Amino acid sequence: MQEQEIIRNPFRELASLPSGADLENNLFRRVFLVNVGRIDRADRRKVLAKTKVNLFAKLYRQKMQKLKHIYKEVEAAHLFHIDLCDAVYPSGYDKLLRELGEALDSYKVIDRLKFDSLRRIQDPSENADQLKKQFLGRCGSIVRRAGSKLDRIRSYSMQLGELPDLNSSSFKVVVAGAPHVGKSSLVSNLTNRKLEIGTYPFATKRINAGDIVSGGTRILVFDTPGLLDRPLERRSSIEKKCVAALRYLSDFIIFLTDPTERAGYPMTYQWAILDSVRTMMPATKLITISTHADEVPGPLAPSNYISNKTGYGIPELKQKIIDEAREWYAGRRGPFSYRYAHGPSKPQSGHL
Ligand SMILES: Nc1nc2c(ncn2[C@@H]2O[C@H](COP(=O)(O)OP(=O)(O)OP(=O)(O)O)[C@@H](O)[C@H]2O)c(=O)[nH]1
Ligand SMILES: [Mg+2]
Repeated sequence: MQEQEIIRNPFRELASLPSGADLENNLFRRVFLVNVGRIDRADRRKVLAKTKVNLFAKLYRQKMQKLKHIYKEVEAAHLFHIDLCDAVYPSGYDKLLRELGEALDSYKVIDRLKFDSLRRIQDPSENADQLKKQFLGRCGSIVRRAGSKLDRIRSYSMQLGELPDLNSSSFKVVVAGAPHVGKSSLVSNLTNRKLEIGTYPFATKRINAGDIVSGGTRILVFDTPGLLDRPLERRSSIEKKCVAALRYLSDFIIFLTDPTERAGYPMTYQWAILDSVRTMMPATKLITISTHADEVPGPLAPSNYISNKTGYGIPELKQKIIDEAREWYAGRRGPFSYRYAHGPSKPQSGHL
């Protein structure tokens, strides 16, 4: 079996960010409960105020610093995951990274406030209670601002967390085509993965993967959302996930068409989508296959037609994929081949 090089989805841990409410409740409760021992009454208020100011700043700093690794992972995201994040998070990856960074760095503002407050509490002419209240009040609004950023990020953490890892050392097949042509049905028929088969176009909203394992050869087969014929800037976030899969996951593309045109996409329209895929990925091997062979009259070549319903042409297509995979693996000089050293398939510019 080939060695696996996995680039993990960097958004997986976003779900473990604290909510704004958690942040506020925990910290303020702990600071509220803290007390100081028996000490000279004149000094007590100052000591207590300093203890609370110090404790709040320390707890908040610790909390945020513990989450720094999440930022670092997101910051180091691969272009594939950045493209997918752009399709999922409002205003895109850059905004997500900025908001996460601002939220996690908010402890620095509190640290600066702390130094200022401690200096003033120390002054005999200042009212320690008043200063402590002012400090906690200002911290409250800083924490609330950070919390609302974290809440926004958390509300997308499920969608971001389910994005696929990027496996740069396995042969990867992307199944693409117009909506409702039979992509999910085909990936289910080819692999061990049973996917949701839609009763309406755009049933598939994310990239799903199944695998074929044959005599030590591992092949990842990706099901993608349907594509329409329009330029990238007009594509929906769902379509953009297919574009990202084509750009970064495809060593081999199977473009499916449905000659029955039942989903409402005429063949000329489906060919136009195919042209845009070819323009985007001119260097990637691509085959076109028609689905619904069970509904098309006349003798059909199993190399061009399949039926997801009767299984016609599926064994031949599977064998074709395995042959392509063997050729691809044979062309690499072990796991540290040229392709491997330069990461996954390079995106090509084009219409999409
Ligand atoms: N008769 C027949 N029906 C098929 C065939 N392939 C798919 N279907 C049916 O076509 C419909 C769409 O199938 P899906 O596999 O969900 O199509 P899809 O391309 O994944 O659709 P989206 O995810 O919405 O883009 C379902 O009702 C399938 O049962 C086929 O070869 N023959
Ligand atoms: Mg589908």
